[in-house]
Amino acid sequence: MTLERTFSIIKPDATRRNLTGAINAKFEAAGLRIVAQKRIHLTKAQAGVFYAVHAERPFYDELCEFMASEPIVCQVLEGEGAIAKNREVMGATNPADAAAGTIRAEFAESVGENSVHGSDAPDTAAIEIAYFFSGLELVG
Ligand code: RTP
Ligand code: MG
Repeated sequence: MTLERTFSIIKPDATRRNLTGAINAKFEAAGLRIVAQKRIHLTKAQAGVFYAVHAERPFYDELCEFMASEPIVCQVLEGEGAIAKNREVMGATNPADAAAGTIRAEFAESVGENSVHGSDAPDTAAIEIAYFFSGLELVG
């Protein structure tokens, strides 16, 4: 059994609607442990660094504006196969395609304002965790 860690963000559309607790309940019910969590308000420039991989996409500017529009809750989730499990609990990027019971099916407002982010691979999880948290903040 190998414990894995992934990086998660509860996005502005969800914090604005007071959905942090409801979303965390879904993570915990799936066996994901919240080993670090903080509420922050990104600048647009910081959001741009985080989503730099999408810099050439047509939605990049709108995405960065959105991520800096209101506070977010950033988290580290730990569990067996945490990266894949988290993406399963999140559901598809577009809520119209997300499976019933997933976070995006229940809460997302649109393909852009889709309530949560989750790392997509071990290398990006490590980079994203290190961007937002120091080692001392990870309490497994
Ligand atoms: P995320 O990175 O936030 O966990 O989401 P994801 O892997 O499911 O989706 P990704 O392709 O990495 O896209 C990152 C975020 O960009 C916004 N987006 N908007 N307007 C659009 O067509 C569009 N497409 C993507 C979403 O907020 C998506 O989560
Ligand atoms: Mg992604």
